[in-house]
Amino acid sequence: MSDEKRKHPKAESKKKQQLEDVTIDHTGKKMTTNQGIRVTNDDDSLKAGTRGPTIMEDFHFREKMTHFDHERIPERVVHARGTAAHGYFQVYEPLTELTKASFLQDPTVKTPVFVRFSTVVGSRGSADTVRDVRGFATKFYTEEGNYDLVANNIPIFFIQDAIKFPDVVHAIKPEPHNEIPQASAAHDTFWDFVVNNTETAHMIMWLLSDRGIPRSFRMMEGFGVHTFRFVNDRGKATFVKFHWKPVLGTHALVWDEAQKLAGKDPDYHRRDLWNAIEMGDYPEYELGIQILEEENEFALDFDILDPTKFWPEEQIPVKYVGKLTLTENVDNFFAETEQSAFHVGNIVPGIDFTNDPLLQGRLFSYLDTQLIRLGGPNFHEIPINRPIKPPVNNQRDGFHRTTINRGVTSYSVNSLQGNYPRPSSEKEGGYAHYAEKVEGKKIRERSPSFHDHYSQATVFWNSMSPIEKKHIIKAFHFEVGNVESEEIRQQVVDMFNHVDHTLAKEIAAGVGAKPPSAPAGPKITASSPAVSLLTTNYTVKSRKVAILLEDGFNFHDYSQMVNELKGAGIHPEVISHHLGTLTSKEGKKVQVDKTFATSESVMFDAVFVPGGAKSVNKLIAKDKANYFLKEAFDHAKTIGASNEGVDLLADSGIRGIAIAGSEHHPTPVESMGVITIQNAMNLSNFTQTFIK
Ligand code: HDD
Repeated sequence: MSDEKRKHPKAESKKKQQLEDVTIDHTGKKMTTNQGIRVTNDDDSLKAGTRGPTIMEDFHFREKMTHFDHERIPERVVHARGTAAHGYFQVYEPLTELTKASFLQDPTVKTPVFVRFSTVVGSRGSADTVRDVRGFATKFYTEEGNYDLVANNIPIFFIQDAIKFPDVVHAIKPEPHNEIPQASAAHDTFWDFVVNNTETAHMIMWLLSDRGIPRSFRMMEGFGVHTFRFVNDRGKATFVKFHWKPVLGTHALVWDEAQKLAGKDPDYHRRDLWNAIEMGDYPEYELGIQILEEENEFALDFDILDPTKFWPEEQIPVKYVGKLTLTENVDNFFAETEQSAFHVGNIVPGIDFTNDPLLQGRLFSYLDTQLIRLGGPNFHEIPINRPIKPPVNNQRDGFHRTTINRGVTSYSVNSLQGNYPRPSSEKEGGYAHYAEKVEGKKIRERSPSFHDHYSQATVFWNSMSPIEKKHIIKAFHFEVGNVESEEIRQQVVDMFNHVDHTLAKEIAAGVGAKPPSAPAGPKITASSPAVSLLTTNYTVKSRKVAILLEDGFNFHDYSQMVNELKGAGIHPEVISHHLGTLTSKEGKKVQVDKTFATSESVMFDAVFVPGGAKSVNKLIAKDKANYFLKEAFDHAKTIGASNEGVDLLADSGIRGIAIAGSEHHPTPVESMGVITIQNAMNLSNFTQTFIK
């Protein structure tokens, strides 16, 4: 995107304007040192003779080298690998009855947001498509200050009390002696933790489901996990759970794709988000809330303070209250994405916490971690973290202070400056904590209402379709199959026998453990269909289709398909053996987007092979296209072929293809996701079936 174009949207919101004010552009400018001295030569250090030693006096060399030596900051202790974008949030209707939060009142107001998506376990340079929980952190720059909704793509968590967070993270991170494996839970220490901490059972079910390998950050849900409170201007509080629902629906990769992508394109999710925004396919998510009146705090069959439990949507429906739209990529990854600092404790009037012991501990951890990661107490002054209203208080000094506070007082109460800055009353917008009555003995003990670790894990299992169940079993075989300790593998089987007997037997069969002889837990038949991905919205908008071409292709087939795809908001890309242009049998030219060397079927959602005998024969002659198609078929992708293109499918040994209309009968035929047509001039029925 040109710099001119970039500048324009930045000025659209107060936050963008604030960032624009500190954004610099070197185009057309002369180089200087950091002290502003013009530089004469940036290629040679100052030496005593052309072949002599470098001289200490070379301030330009020393400054350049020192800056470089200090260019890294610690990566996030968890969620190190991430990517982010700017956008805005708009509420559909005033939520005045529920909350006084100003950004949830006026549907005409676009609140600027910055959203960072992440994996949890891997280092900064790890692959995007590993099996993991995904972070979905949103900073709303509201008129009342920053509100951060620091969410994940799974509605529950591994543990119930924050004091165990260092334990679960130590267990899942690479093992301490050899730092293996990277970005993976498939190793002994993690599963040792699981079997010794059975509160993890429910989260493991979600992590090993298709949710653990999303197709795109644009196609995954987000969940605030904890029960929060909304508080209205009369002081009435209501319990809420927060959801982000992607407008494109929730979709996953298959495991083989995820693993291959991790090697073929480790930046797959990052690139997908970046490209979608550059192409104007702005990712959208609806904000959903589940509401529970205070008097119903104990009405559910689990404790709403337990973060290992979700509120079934069938029991408490999700109300859609607004939309988040991501419209702009960052100008600079380090300055914006890497330096962004989220904190569950960044909250605005109208939203409040509950006593969930995981949430309570998070309230400490996020501020604390930024102090070390961003090097001191002034990280709120880093442009991406600044609220749109300047902070006003007596906090002063510290590393890298950029604000110049005028005046002699930095304390209150003072009389030298009329006791400014002064606090505000609640009426004036001051944050007042919800006056919940709390009373109790100091005690280090888990509430008995948190003791059930299995029921909802079973509900989740019961809610899965047969194919989702199969994926979970295979995920257990991979994850637990990588555990060296036989004893731990057996303990996993025994633990998950409490979730489901069949599941435990299936796990045992793949990991060399003894199957349990009888079910361990009570029989639970309840389910929550909403947690299955098969109940999600489906749209093909913004998906990617590979078109396999060589010289001599049928331009008619090609152009009909491309036009229809583009009309449906789908992005076709031409793949061939070399870059440059291809010529159709009619003499028309088409640009190649990628080659078989730079792309793989795992990077696409579907494949189309147009007719044209010469083109198809060339594709057949070189093996790459066969492999491309076979792999797409194995990953259950839609494959289409028209006219001679069908010969390539037959040559690729794709099982079960129905060869359509071999006797001049141009009707599309679909079998196992493979759509073919032959002897056809007009492909409109075919293209529509393919898109559907
Ligand atoms: Fe956390 C980062 C989400 C539990 C401590 N967390 C972090 C990020 C997300 C979450 C999305 C990345 C933010 C970014 O993009 O910069 N974390 C969650 C959710 C949790 C959760 C949804 C459970 C409901 N986290 C959790 C606990 C603790 C932490 C229980 C500690 C008591 N989380 C952190 C942290 C991180 C973090 C150490 C690392 C980097 C950072 O904060 O800025 O403070």
